[in-house]
Parts: sequence; structure tokens; C-alpha cells
Amino acid sequence: MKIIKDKVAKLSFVALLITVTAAMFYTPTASAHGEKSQAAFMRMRTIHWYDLNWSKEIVPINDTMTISGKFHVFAGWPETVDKPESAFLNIGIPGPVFIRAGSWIGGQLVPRSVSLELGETYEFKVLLKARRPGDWHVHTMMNVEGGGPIIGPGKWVTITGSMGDFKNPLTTLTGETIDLENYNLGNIYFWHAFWYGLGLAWMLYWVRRPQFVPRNIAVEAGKADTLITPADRKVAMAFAAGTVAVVAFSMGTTNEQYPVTTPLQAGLLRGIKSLDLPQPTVAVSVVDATYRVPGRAMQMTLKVTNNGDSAVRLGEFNTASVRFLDPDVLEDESGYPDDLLAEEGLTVSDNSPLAPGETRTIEVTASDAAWEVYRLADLIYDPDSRFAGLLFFFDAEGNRQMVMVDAPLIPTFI
Ligand SMILES: [Cu+2]
Repeated sequence: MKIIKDKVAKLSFVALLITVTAAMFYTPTASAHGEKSQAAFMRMRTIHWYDLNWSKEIVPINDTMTISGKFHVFAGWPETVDKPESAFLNIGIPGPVFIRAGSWIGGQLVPRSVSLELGETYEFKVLLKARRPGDWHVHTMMNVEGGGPIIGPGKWVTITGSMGDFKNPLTTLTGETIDLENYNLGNIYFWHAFWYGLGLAWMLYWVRRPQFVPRNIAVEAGKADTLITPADRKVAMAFAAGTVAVVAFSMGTTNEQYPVTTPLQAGLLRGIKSLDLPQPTVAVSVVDATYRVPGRAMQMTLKVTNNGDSAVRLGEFNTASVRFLDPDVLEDESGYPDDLLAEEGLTVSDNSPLAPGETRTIEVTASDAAWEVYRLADLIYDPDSRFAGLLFFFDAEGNRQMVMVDAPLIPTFI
């Protein structure tokens, strides 16, 4: 029985080793960057990013670029995502291929977490400094405590040059200019090597003599005391006293070298200024909304009333970062990421100017490969078949109005 047990144990150990080795060598190629696999209804019903602008598409090392835009925090926030009472404006890149030189919401620097309000719209800007050459898909994103990462649209940006040239200078309040890229590295290496070396020295001192069998025999024979000589005791005292002395001395010299130090700055930033958007004069109600399964499009029946004083046309529907445009009304000039931009994706049954005071019911179709590529079609697997998005209406002068829509989205099957 024991033999069988041992065999089973041995075999399971071998299996475990094989699994671990296989896992180490398995590196799937990453073509998506996280957002596609998230629940479609969550992406449609949390944060709406719009008016995004990437200042550059090619950036040499040490040069900066900005990503700016607006985001709307959807009032019908999902239950399973904590409200963004503690959120952090992040950037989605594979490690620090850029460094974040600054980030602002509503004109305020936001190096810490912030409190955002449901239903509000905010303006943001992120300043990035290029660090590592390559082609990088750069996303804006918001980390919500208790909710997870909410990923904005990503755009490919190329960094040229050599990483060895990267510099991150900073002038401290004590007037010293340092390079954060390698500041204090030598010091860290020195102290870790020193203490590691001291540990090794202690072990070397003892392993000069036979270790196990003779010592075991001596202890068994009741002669344990002979194993530690008076000289050994002195060495032990020297190590102990030396360690305390080095700690005390180096602590003193460090305090002399850096007389002014402050604790880590932390804490939630509240009272972030939101945008004061004018009340839209176009009122939209969603009569019904459907999507075909399988399919690449969604249809909405919208009842639109123009309460303003100029005629308007529908130019864009934006959901989960996918922008469906009616090319007769709106053309993108911001260099929006191709895979998320449906330049002719929006079809409206009657998109003639809607006169002031007029109400019209229109059939709107938002159709593009992005609906499938970004797996919005996977709403069919979600536990809450509702969508939300932004509609942009334009008058003859190009003045824009933004209207939120939000309704159930019902699948139809072939
Ligand atoms: Cu990406």
C-alpha cells in the first residue's frame, strides 16, 4: 500500500513539474489589450470617453505628447462596479514605455486618486514622455477602487530613438537636480550587497567546519557544548555588535546627508471640477433598440425633439469608445483610432435638418466591424442587456450638442 502511495506522490510531483514548465514556456501573443474581454454592458455603461486627442503619433525618446479629452461618468453605473468615489486616472501601456509627466482632471494635477460624481462630465489631460522605442497601443483608462480598470480607446503611438538616452530630471525643493531614472540606484545596490555579504560571511564562518554528521553525533553523545568554542562566541558578539553599530552609524550619516525628508504624500482628492455643460436643447427618447445575433449592427428607434432655435442633424453615436458617424454631417479630424472609427457607420432613416420645435421619430442603425471586433456583440452573454451611449447633434454652423441615451437593448435572432 505504501509503495503505491509513494508512486502516486512521485507521479503527481512529476506532473506538477511538467505543468509548471509548460506554463513558463507558453506565452500567448497579445493582440487585444484587455478591454475586448470585459463585459460589453460594463464598457457601455460606465465611462464614456470622447473628444479625445493624441497630440502626436511618432515621438522621439525624451519628447512629450499629450492625450486630452473628456469623459462622462454614466449615471446608470452598474451595481457590480463600486461607484467611482475613489478613482485613479491612469494610462494603459505595457510598462513605463512612456512616463507620466503629469495628469490633470478639470485643470487640477491628479497624482493621487480622485472622487468622481455619477452623471458628471470631466475634462482631462495626460502628459507623456517617451522612454522606450517601439510601437505602443496607448490607452487612457480609469481605475475604480472596488470596480477595476475601465479602459478607454487606445491608439498606436511610435517611439523612436534609444532607451539609453532617456532622462528624467527633477529639481528637488532642496535645490538639487537629480535624474529619477537612476537616482539612488548605487546606494540601493551597495546596501543590499553589503548586508547580503554580511549574511554570507556569517554562514561561511560556520561552514568551514564539518556541518551535519559529526555535529549530530556530538549532540547525541551529550557533547553539544564542545561545538561552540570561546572564539566562536567572540565572533558572534562581534557580528552582533558590528551590525548594531553599522545600522546606528549609517542611519546617522543618512540623516546628515538628507536632512530634509518628508513622508509619502497620499490621500484622496475630492472636489474635482466637472465641466459645466449647457443643458442640451435636443431631447431624445429611445422607443426601442435591438441588435441582430449574429450581426455587426444595432438599431435604435429614437424620438427626437428639437427645443432649440436652430435646426439640427444627428452626426454621431458613440458607445464603448466606438464612434459611428454619419459622413454627411460629421467627419473626424482628430485621427481617432481606425479600428474604433466607423466613418460611415451611422445610418439615419431621415437625417434632414430637424427644425426648431419639431419632433421626429427616426430609425438609426449603427453598423461596423468594430461592433464584432470589440465584442460589443457579446452583450448576448451579459447579465444585463442594456446599453448606453452618447449622441451628438450638429446645427448648420457646426455647434454641437451631446445627449446621453440609455435603454434596454433587445437581441433579435435569425
Ligand atoms: Cu491596446
